[in-house]
Amino acid sequence: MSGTASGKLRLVLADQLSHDLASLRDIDPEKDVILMAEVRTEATYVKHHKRKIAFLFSAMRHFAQELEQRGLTVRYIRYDDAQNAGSLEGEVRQALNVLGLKHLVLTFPGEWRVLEDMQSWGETFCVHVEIREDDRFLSTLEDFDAWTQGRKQLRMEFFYRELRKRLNILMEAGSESDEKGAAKPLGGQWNFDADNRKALPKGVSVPAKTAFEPDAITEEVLALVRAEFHEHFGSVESFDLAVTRDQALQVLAQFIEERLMHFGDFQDAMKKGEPWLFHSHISFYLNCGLLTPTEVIEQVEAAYHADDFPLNAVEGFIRQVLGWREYVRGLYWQQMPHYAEQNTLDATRDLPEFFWTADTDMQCLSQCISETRDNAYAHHIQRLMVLGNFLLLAGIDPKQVQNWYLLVYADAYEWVELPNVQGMILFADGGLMASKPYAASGSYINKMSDYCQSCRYKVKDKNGDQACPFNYLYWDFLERNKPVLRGNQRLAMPYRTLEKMTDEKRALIASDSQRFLGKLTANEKV
Ligand code: FAD
Ligand code: DLZ
Ligand code: SF4
Repeated sequence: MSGTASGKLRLVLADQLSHDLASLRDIDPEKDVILMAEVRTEATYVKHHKRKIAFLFSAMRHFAQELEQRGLTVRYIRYDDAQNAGSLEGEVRQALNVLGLKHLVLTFPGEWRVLEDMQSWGETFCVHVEIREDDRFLSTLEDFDAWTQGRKQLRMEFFYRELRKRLNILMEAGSESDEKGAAKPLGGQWNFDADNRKALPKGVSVPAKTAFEPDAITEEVLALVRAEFHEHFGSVESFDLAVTRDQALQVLAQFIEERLMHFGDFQDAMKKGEPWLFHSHISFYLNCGLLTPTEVIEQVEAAYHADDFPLNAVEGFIRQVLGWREYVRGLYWQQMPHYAEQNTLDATRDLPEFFWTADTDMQCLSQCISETRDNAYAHHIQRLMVLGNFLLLAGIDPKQVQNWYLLVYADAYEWVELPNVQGMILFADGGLMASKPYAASGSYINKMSDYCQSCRYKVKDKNGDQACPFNYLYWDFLERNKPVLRGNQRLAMPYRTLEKMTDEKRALIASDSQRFLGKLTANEKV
C-alpha cells in the first residue's frame, strides 16, 4: 500500500459513498490513503436489520472498487479480517500507525455520537484532524440556525419556501422581479397537499420495483451477514437493492418514468401486499451518498418541464426532499444532544414484543411490521400513521421507539430518524417539530388502506372487545395527556368533543383502554 509520511489519511464512512465527498476532493493519489472499515461497533451499537448491514457493506465494497479504479489507494478493512479492530476509532489508530500518517481528513458524520468521537481523535492520536463540512445537502447547518433566529415557532413549510426561493426551484420565471418584488411559486400555490390524500382505487396497477440481482461482491456479503448477524432482525432473502451509483441512478430514472405521475395522488395510500406503491425508494441511496438531493430535485423538476407531470406530484415529491429532509437535518444538529432525551408526554410503556414478530391481530400493524421485517422499508404513512400513531397512542418509551426505528430501516441514520421519531410521531419534543401530535383513530387507516377489511377488529365499532383499538386509544390519549395538550389550538375541536361525551361513554373509553394497555404490558396477544 502506498502513502507517505507527508500524506493524509482520509476516512470514508458507510454513509459517505460519494465521489465528490468533501474529504476526498483534494486527494493526492501519490501520497494519500483512503480508509474504509466494516466494524462491529457500527453494525451492532443498535442491532441493525440484516438487510441494512448487507446493503451498506456491499455498497462500501463496490465504492472502494470504484475509488481504486480511479487510481486512488484504499485501505479497506473487511468485517471478517483477522486484524479488524472492531471500531472506527480502532481502525483509524491502526491505519495511522501502520501508514505513519500525521494528518486525518474527515467529513462531518451523520450522528452526534460519531462526531463526538471524531472531535477527540486529534488529541487521542496526536495528529492534525480536519473535519470538513458535509456539503451534500442543499442547506448548511448555519443557514438553518440563522433561519430559526427570532422565530417563535419552527415550521417546515416556511423553511421549505425559503429554500425554494433561494434555490429557484419550482418558481414562476421572473416572478422575483415583478412590481412587488415577490417570488411566486409555480402554479400559484406553495403546497398541493389537499390533492395528495387519495386512497388507491381498485384496478390501479403498481409498477414492479426496480430490482438488481446480487453480483459476486453482494453474494459474499450476504453470506457474511447470514453467518455473523443471524440474531439481528429481518432477513436478507431476495436481496435486490442497488449497491452502486449507476444502479441507484436507474432506480431514480425508473421512478420518474413509472411512478412520479401518481406520487402525489397516492402518497398517503396503503394497500395490503403493496409495500412500494408509487414512492421513489431512493432514501437508501440518498442517505448513504450514492445519489445527491440536488440531482434528484433537478431531474424531477426537469421532468416536470419536459413531460408535463402533474404539479401536485412534482411539488409533493420535491417538498419531501428539499423540505422535510433538509429541515430534519437542521433540527437534529441544532437540538442535539438533549433532543434524544426529551419525553414531554412521559411515555414509559415498553415496546410490545410484536414489533419484532408481527404477531398481532391488528391487521394494519401486522402488515406494516412484516413488510418492515421483509424489506427494511416501509413508506412514510406506514411509519407515521400506522406504526407511529400506535406508539404515540400507547405511550411507548421514546428511547425504545428510537432504537426500533434506527435499526429496522435501511435508510436510517440518527440525523434523519430521531427528529421523525421524537418530533413527528411521539411529540416528545413538546411540539418543536410538529404543531400537534399525529394522533388518529381507526377511520383514518380505514380511509387510506384496505387493511381493516381483513382485520379481526371492527373499525366502525368504537367500544368493546371487537372495537378497533385505535378508536378508544385515541380518546384515552387525549384524556391522559390533557394537562399538556389541552391548550393546543389545533386540538381544541377534539377536546371539545371529548368534553361533551357522557360520563358513561368516557368510562367505556377508559375501561377499554385499560384492558388493552394492560394486555400490552403483560405481553398478551392483542
Ligand atoms: P418517498 O416517499 O419517495 O419520498 C422521497 C424522499 O423524501 C425520501 O427518499 C426522503 O429522502 C425524503 N423524505 C420524505 N419524508 C421525509 C421525512 N419525514 N424526513 C426526512 N426525509 C424525508 N427517512 C429516512 O430517510 N430515514 C429514516 O430513518 C427515517 N425514519 C423515519 C421515521 C419515522 C417515524 C417517520 C414518520 C419517517 C421517517 N423517515 C425516514 C421519512 C420517510 O418515511 C422516508 O424518508 C421514506 O419513507 C423513504 O422512502 P422513499 O425513498 O420511497 O420516500
Ligand atoms: C450503519 C453503519 C453500519 C451498519 N456499519 C458501518 C460500518 O461498518 N462502517 C462505517 O463506517 N459505518 C457504518 N454504519 C454507519 C455508521 O453507524 C454511522 O451512521 C455513520 O458513520 C454516521 O455518519
Ligand atoms: Fe388497524 Fe383498527 Fe383497521 Fe384493524 S380495524 S386494521 S386495528 S385500524
